[in-house]
Amino acid sequence: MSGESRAFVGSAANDLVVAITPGEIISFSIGTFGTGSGTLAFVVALLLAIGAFALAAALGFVAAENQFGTVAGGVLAGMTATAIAISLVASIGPSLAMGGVVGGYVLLVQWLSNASIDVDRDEDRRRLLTEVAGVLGFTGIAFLLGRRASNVPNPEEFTPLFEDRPAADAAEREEAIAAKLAEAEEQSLGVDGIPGLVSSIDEFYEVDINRINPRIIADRWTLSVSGAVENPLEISYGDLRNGPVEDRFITLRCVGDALNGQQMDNALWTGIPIDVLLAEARPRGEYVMLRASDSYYEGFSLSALQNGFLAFGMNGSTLPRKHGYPVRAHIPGHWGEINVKWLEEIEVLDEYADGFWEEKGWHGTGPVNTVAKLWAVNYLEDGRTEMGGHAYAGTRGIEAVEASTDGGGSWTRATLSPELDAEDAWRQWVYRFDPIPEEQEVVVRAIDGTGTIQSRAESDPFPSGPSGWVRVSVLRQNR
Ligand SMILES: Nc1nc2c(c(=O)[nH]1)N[C@H]1C(S)=C(S)[C@@H](COP(=O)(O)O)O[C@H]1N2
Ligand SMILES: [Mo]
Repeated sequence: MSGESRAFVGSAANDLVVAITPGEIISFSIGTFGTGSGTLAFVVALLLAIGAFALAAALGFVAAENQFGTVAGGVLAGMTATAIAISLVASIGPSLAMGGVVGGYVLLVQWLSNASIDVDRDEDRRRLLTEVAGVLGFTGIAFLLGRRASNVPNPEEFTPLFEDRPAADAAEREEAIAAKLAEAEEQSLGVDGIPGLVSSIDEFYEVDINRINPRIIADRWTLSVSGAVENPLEISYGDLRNGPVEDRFITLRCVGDALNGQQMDNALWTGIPIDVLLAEARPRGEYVMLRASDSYYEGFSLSALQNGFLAFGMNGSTLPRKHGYPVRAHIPGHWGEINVKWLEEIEVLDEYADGFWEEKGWHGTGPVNTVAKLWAVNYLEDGRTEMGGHAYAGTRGIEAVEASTDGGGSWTRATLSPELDAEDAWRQWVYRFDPIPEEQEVVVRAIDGTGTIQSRAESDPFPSGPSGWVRVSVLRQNR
């Protein structure tokens, strides 16, 4: 059950307009046009919202006018329009909804005041053009503003993570998290231009199929474990938080990340292991489909899910809306896409089924490729050059990072940050070297915990994630 919020709307008004709920319109347009055309889907959603508003207001207006006269008609039309406007705001955000409302209103007035337009008359044509331009201009601005305004954080994000626990227990848990974060901070190499070992909530990358993230009321949310299980479950947010809570460092990387891209981050997540739920549900199938409130779904093997984690906290805060509030999945060592956010169903399947991205040709459900990123080149006071970055190989771990300053002819081991107390986390590396000729190609590669060198063969992110060694051309510093 999604428990999606339609804040501000009384339930009667909500029921009235449920047939035109823009959340559904948005899912529909994404389903129809896909996410490659997210902007198109969004514009279509807005246009449908305008149409719904104008139609409903017009119906209210006409019905009321026939019964009660113009003033009462106007009031009723206004009330209908307001109820719809409020519902729009609750589900698609204030600015965008306003665009829909004003656009709809202009269309409505146009229709009421001038049911027939003579396009041969200059005056009529000019007025029509002005109005259409006005509607388009306003919806355009609302579109731009709405994109930002509608992904506002949930108020819950600012409440302490363990607010519902007894004070002593909450304090102990908060201290444990603070200690882990402080230790990671201390272990960070502190190289200029590379992020720390823990990404802040703001800088943690974000990949969504939807332009407007679900806004979920945790108290109305449940997670079901369904399908091929002996004992189907329905778990509440409270149940989940009362489970065997742990804090884990987990790194995520998107399969669509560029070889040396930035869609790779690490955080300290608070949640419960999934195996306790599975033990209770007693699965009979070998595959699963995780389903989310934004109509996202990803299918993979039950064995990968067994090691999974359900997070409701991030870096000591309540899980932010943009990272899946109230609950998201983490599947150790696998590409980011199966780390489903806004999770609401774990369906056990007898046979493998494609997820959202696999239906579009991606192969992003498996373990990550090994990578060493080269994120900074610095010129030191002592004349040496310093370079550094992060390396990640999922649950295989990083054993070493090697750097070459002669284009791959000879290799030297870089200095690594200490391993975090984690099964699925990145490490930082730094390498400093003496002055080089005018221009030099430097290359880096990681060696994973099984002793395997990062694959040299270059490939694009599509369909199975990027591979190859990061190469950067470095100029000698002029001093
Ligand atoms: N419900 C839902 N879960 C999702 C996605 C999504 O669009 N919807 N995107 C996935 C992808 S492709 C990645 S890489 C990760 C990114 O997680 P983040 O946005 O918290 O960094 O979330 C995954 N989980
Ligand atoms: Mo992704």
